[in-house]
Amino acid sequence: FSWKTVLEEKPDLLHVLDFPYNGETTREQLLLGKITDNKYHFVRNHGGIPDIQEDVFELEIGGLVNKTVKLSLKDLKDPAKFPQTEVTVTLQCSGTRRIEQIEQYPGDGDELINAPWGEGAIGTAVYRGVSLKKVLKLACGGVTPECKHLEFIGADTYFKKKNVFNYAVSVPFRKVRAAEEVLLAWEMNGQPLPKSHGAPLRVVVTGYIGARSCKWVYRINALAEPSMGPVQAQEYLYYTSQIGKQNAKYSNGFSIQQMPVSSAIISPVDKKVIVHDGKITLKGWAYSGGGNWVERVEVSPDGGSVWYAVDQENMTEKHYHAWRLWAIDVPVDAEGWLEFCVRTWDSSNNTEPTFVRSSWNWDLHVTSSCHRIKLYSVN
Ligand code: MTE
Ligand code: MO
Repeated sequence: FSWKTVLEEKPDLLHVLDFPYNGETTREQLLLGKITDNKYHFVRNHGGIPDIQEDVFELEIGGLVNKTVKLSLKDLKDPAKFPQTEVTVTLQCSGTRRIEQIEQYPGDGDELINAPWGEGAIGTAVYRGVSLKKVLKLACGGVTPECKHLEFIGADTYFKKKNVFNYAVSVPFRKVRAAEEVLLAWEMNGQPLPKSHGAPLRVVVTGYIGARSCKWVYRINALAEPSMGPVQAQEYLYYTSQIGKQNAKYSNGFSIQQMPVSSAIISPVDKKVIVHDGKITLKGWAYSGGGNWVERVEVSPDGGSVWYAVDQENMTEKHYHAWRLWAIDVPVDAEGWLEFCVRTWDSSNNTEPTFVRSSWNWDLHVTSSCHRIKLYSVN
């Protein structure tokens, strides 16, 4: 494997970590459109990028299935065997906006694996592939009644505490049973899946944190319990607010699966002087997981007392599994420093916690509180 691959595929990302390679989308790139160009889509890796030869590649599906199978890419891509679909999906790393937790409450988290992401560990693409639900049914004759979780194993390996592991995660089987759109995908925005995004085959789990969308997937296990792999059992856990470094135990955290509603102001940048004549334009993204779409985005110029709603015409279309980009002109009379914040509501009427402290958790995931920036207004 080689991390140079990513630098070639992604020369313009903000390089957060070199090895394992992690890069986030810049502000300018985030606002380019509803669909993120492949070369700008963020990349999150735990280890190296495996080089997989497509013609010998096989996906094995086993465990609590009625029939264990091995499928080549040719089998999977044969429309006579499996119907193909396309789904527009926002993938968001649960570490998005972690930098706010690090800055406001420094010193915690697993520094070795927790990249200091800003607002760009999120992106939206149209994935093409086959429904995992259909593959399980048509190829394996379904799962057995004991199957409660599906484990995905990636061909990449990574080190943790001096051991080498394959990337392995799981999702509850009911997610896949309920959602035809959980995909085994080989195409991203009409192009072959790039290496850094999991070529030749990845899982795309709609509405769940990015971590469950296993790249370079070569084995799926139907299990009675969640995966015991460290990524599933020890990472991506949400600890209650009473848990810190001294008393953190994996059993004190719960597995982060669906992404809550969250948003970010992408333009202007924090701590900027804005010369204007009565209004300041703000732009950003808003997303909610779990199949909830973004219903309403509100922006406040005074830290959260007065709120202005973004017009629906100034947002990209509603989507079950994708973000909405938004823009608003906020009326501003005052001169001097102002604190702007954004608050989003989803289709289940969920909204965001007010301050970072409410979402602070020891491993620094899911920074879903209202995003705040300070601007110096010159009217
Ligand atoms: N799959 C494998 N095999 N290895 C990984 O390191 N990282 C996960 C997920 N799938 C990862 C993986 C994480 S944490 C995220 S956020 C998403 O991939 C990011 O997907 P992307 O790199 O295509 O943007
Ligand atoms: Mo992630």
